[in-house]
Amino acid sequence: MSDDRTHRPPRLRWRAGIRDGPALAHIRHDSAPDADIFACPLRWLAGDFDAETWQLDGDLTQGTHHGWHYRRSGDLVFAARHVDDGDGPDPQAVQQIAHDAYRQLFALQGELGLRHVQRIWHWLSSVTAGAGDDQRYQRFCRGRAQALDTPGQPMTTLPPATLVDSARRGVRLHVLLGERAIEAVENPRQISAYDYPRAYGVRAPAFARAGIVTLADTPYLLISGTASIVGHASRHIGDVAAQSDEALTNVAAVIEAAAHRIGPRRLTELECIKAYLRHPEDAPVVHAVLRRRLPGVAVALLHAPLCRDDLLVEFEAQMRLL
Ligand code: 3EB
Repeated sequence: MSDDRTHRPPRLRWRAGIRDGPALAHIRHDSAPDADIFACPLRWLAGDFDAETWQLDGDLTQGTHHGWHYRRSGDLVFAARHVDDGDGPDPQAVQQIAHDAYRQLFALQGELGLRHVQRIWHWLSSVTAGAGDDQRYQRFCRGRAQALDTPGQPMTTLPPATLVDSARRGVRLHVLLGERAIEAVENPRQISAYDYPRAYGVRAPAFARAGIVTLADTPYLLISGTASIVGHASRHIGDVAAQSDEALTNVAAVIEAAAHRIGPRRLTELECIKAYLRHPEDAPVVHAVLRRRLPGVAVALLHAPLCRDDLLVEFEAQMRLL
């Protein structure tokens, strides 16, 4: 008799576009005011898909806890949260919102019995507004770091993450929660974000460059928002084509850094890649770079200013390993 496990198709599927029927998450790339909380609050510019579906066998449940809205199937949860801060002039408010969002995330995890954040996305409107230590992104990083200082909090391994601007006012977060521990992957070409020097903020950003995760039995390499940063410095200021190439070299370096666990893999094996662009008019240039270096990979280009003023483009990507 054959071993069932080796022949069963993966229970989880990522699909480009909105698929009919129940799903763990339908994620539209939609900045409209009436878009739901599971939407990615950015304007879609170009590419092969303008929405995503995480499909999963099994019964779905949904609920709300601690300000988080979630959908669950088995041991996998997709959760979303939005706080409208009025784009307020008080930078400490952003810090508090970030702190509370992470503390409430930990409470949600306790409630659901899911100890491991597999992936997190953050959208922060007016991300680089405010001067020096009061810049909104830097204040966000302080609040997040303070939440992570909480004794006993479950995030002992930092997850892969993205943080970009939001076309919707305030702070939105999406998370994938699971039962299985994640394995963080760092990029040897870049200083780990959690080790960035003081010049980038009072508290460093808390995320991993990538994670090897298991989403409902399906192994994935999830690659964080990746920009034209070498060491800790932004490169190719003002040159979006060169930034695109450098950022893709970083994506390739992260894949290479995971090779001891996932084997040798190519950029073209990515399931999809998303590009966040500061300037919508750069879309044709970035699209051309992606077509050249990642032929056949599904791409989406979205309008999103990034958390450093000198970054023009950032990529995030995922690779299904089964
Ligand atoms: C960088 O490499 C680019 O603060 O959660 C990318 C992904 C970035 C996540 C975060 C920030 C974050 O520093 C910025």
